[in-house]
Amino acid sequence: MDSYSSLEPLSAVDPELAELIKNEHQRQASTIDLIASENHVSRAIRVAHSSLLTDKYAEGYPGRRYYSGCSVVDEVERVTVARAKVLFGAEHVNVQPHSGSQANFATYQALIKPGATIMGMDRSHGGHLTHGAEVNFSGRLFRVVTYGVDRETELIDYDAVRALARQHHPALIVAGASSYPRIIDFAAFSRIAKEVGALLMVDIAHIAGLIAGGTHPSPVPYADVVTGTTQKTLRGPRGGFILCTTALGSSIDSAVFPGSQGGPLMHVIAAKAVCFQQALQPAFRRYTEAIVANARVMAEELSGAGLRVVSGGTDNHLVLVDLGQLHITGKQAEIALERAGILANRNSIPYDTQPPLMAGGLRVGTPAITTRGFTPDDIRTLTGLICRVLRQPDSDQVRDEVRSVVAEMCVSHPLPESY
Ligand code: DSN
Repeated sequence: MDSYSSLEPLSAVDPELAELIKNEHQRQASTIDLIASENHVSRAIRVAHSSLLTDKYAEGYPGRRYYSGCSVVDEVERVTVARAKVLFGAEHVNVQPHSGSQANFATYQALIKPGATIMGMDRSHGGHLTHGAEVNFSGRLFRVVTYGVDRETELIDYDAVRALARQHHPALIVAGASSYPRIIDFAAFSRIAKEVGALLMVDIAHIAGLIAGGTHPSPVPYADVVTGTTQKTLRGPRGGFILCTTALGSSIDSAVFPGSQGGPLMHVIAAKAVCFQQALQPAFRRYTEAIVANARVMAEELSGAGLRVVSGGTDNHLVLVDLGQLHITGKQAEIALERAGILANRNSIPYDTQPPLMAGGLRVGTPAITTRGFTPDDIRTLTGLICRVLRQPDSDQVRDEVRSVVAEMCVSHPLPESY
């Protein structure tokens, strides 16, 4: 708890909140996080994130603000943008979106009009809420056509995507997913978009870190706009960003501010700068290689134990498990694993027969445990524990035995406090 000495002033002013933050630290330290969209940030990122940059209003962009006193935050934002440009090889970058959803909202606003047709991946096949779900602004503002994966291979069928695009002539095609375990062929999406005269947006929220580290191909040469988040595989603060061509730069910037946001969160932008700086180091490439290697081992071990892994494996940071043959739902699996100290989330699988709240699958990801230094051998042990719980979700004995191995693993793989 040493590094939490920064809580001292807080504990004097607000002991209740200080206690809650300590409790969360304890919770994270004593459980294994397999939620594919989560990670643990470095201490350097936490320092930037908790800095007094939070005090500053800076509506506008560097050199063009609506407030005085912005000389320092102008530099902060310029540095952040410059690092992201190098990291992703992008012509233009906006680092102000508060989240991935905000980045997507601004991109739609910049590129298309309400009522236009968008084509995104079906949510139950791996797409995100903001790719056209009925309950989301994207499904309410636009006419939505969804594509999915092939029933047999569980891979994106690019011929089917092309046929759908030729039939519906979308103004915008959205590529990217939050639970698709395979490489996405951005060149194929680009060819389809060009063929039907659509713009191409790629949402790399989940795989931004893998792209930065060179372990997943980049969409930047192919897409009109790329949106992403910093908190997942990039191991940064919670927030969004947008990459685009110089030609689209001013439309994207206007759609973020004043189109859909007010003042940028300068402390978060500073933390994004630290995140990009860390991702530019050679060690980050090795980190992303380890994320993917760990996920592969997990998929192999799960399959070897007789579980069905969607699409037969993984190329990225996540594995999707079909729980059908175990006769449990994703919700039951999630609850049983949490009782044993392992956190994963229920997830629909392609052609799921369970409603989304129950879900027929479980999504497990390796970014956070790789940050904690888990090796392939640790993954083998961990996968054995997961299988035990999934096969006997109601057993208190299994829960207690697994919980105690999890506790040992957590002690030998502490949260990253010192780098
Ligand atoms: N909710 C995130 C995820 O878990 O994939 C995406 O926004």
